[in-house]
Amino acid sequence: MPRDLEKYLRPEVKSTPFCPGCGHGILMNLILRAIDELQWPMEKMLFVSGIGCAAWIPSPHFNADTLHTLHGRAIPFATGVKMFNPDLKVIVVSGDGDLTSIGGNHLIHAARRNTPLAVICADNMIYGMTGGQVASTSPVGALTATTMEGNRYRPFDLCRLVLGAGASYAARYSVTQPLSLIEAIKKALLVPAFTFLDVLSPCPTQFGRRNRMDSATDMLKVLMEKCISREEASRMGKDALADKIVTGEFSDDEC
Ligand SMILES: Cc1ncc(C[n+]2csc(CCOP(=O)(O)OP(=O)(O)O)c2C)c(N)n1
Ligand SMILES: [Mg+2]
Repeated sequence: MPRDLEKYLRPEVKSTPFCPGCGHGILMNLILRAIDELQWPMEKMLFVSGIGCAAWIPSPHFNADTLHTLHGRAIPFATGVKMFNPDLKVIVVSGDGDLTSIGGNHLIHAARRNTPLAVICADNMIYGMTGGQVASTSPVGALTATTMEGNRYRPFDLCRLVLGAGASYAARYSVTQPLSLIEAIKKALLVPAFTFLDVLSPCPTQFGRRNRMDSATDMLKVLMEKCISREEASRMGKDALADKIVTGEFSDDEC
């Protein structure tokens, strides 16, 4: 953690639970960088998370009000708080499994209602904490603890999903695109509506080791190769795009 961001951390928490090479630590850093650039006081914000490695990003680390809730239920808790105290900026930070698999129904209905929440999904394409089971974000063919012959099903395109349901803003970036991601986090916080960020975050322990990416560096390299901008994507054919992840900001009229 950069020295100037340490003021946002609870002094009694001395380390993180993240494995070496986990992208969640980078995302934690970038969320705090965005808040620092906005110069927002922590007292004006509440961070809500569910259960999973990603849910540990705000809690117990952020020196702010945090709600560490139930698996899949971060959005209902966040909605309740926002209704009770509309002046509070309510930010949900949780995992792909938590927000989009078990919690998928809450996600689409909060988007449909355009509930003013900023939702940041730390997407490692797997259930990391519980041993690497397949998630609704796992790519076709992915080897996981529950798809030992390869995942058969298409993953959700999370940005299209929430925009189709009614979200005002959705963006996708990888932790390997830190500057764009900081800008997207700031935008997601500033828009007073339902906003969503799909943040690709490597999980070397559960995803990488099963899918021929033996080191944390390998996973980062693969993400850097796979993630392309919308502009680059617009110049590519369907076959070339099949193995790529399109990153950028998306809005409902383009969905
Ligand atoms: C009702 C319920 N079902 C299942 C679990 C077990 N569980 C805890 S975390 C988790 C998966 C979390 O995955 P994700 O949100 O993607 O976070 P990651 O660990 O990958 O960062 C599961 C299945 C639980 N705690 N509660
Ligand atoms: Mg996950």
